[in-house]
Amino acid sequence: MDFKDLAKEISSRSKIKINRKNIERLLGALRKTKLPWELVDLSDFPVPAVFESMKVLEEKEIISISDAGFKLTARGKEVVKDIHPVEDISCSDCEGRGITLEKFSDLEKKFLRVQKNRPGAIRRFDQGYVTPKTTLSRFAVAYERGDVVGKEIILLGDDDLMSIALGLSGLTKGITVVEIDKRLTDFIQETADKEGFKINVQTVDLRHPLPKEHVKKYDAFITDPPETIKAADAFIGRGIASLRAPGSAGYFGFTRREASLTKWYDVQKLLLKYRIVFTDIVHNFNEYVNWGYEEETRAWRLSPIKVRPRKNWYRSALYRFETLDGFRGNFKDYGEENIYEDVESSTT
Ligand code: SPD
Repeated sequence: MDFKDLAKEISSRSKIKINRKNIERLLGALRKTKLPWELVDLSDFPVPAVFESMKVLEEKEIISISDAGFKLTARGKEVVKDIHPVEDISCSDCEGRGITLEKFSDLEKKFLRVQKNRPGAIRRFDQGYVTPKTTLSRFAVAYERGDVVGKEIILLGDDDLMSIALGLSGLTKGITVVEIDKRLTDFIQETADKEGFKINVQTVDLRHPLPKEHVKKYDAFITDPPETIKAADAFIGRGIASLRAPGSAGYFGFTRREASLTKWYDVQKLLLKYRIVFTDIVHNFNEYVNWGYEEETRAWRLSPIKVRPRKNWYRSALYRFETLDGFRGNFKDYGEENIYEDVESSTT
């Protein structure tokens, strides 16, 4: 079967550019799972295109779809017979992140205790936070790269509670959080007061330029933007504006669940124009806890089978970069514009 034609048809129906490699991966994933959210996780391309693919494959009698899930037909088995099933062979200790938490067992205990009372994710701000192990692993990577000890760090949006992990470590020079959700700024401030670390917390809408007092002040920033080009430009661009000098570092997450590689290319290209250089991209580093409002999302409406995810399925890559001489940030004002949704996004 010609996967190129199949990819063309799915691209035209979903308006998301996919290619024969995506189809090959999807068919390999179908040999491993019959459940929609696991299939998206293993296939590694945007939800709307994966679910459109299932409709096309059903029409071509390659799969059948029932409440129990997707099943390869006799024709389907013939089509996939030479395709390798997708295999997860990442390290079982670090879950493929390439970093150990051994040095931070006290911090881990404290963080696990403190985060238990965190505010739940809400749809209004497109929230969906990462697992505590992910937050701690991000901390460990930043520590290892020299971006924590004695450094001034800013968090642009912090439903992942990175500021609390940093504060509990006692290793930074200063921590600032700019975040739109008052439930979170209150929780972070109260935790800092209770646990005895200093923090500067401010309610800020990142659609607007960063308040002046944060411009060119920090050694590192961490953010996890919604997956549109505009939101990436706003959140990461404000982050770059906050950095003090060449050699400062930025961290962000970007997924394949809501962004095709064409969007990845566009985002990388626009960030390179700010004169930064990528130092790390770690595949599937960030694992998100299912956010609880799945049934209200476009992803749910598009899914051919209405079942809730049985395990976490949304993951993103961890990006790190450093600033070069002449770097600059983003001071564009997006007003009240909805910068959070596009044709590839689906979980808001
Ligand atoms: N809308 C719920 C899922 C939100 C996950 N956001 C991940 C952002 C990664 N850049």
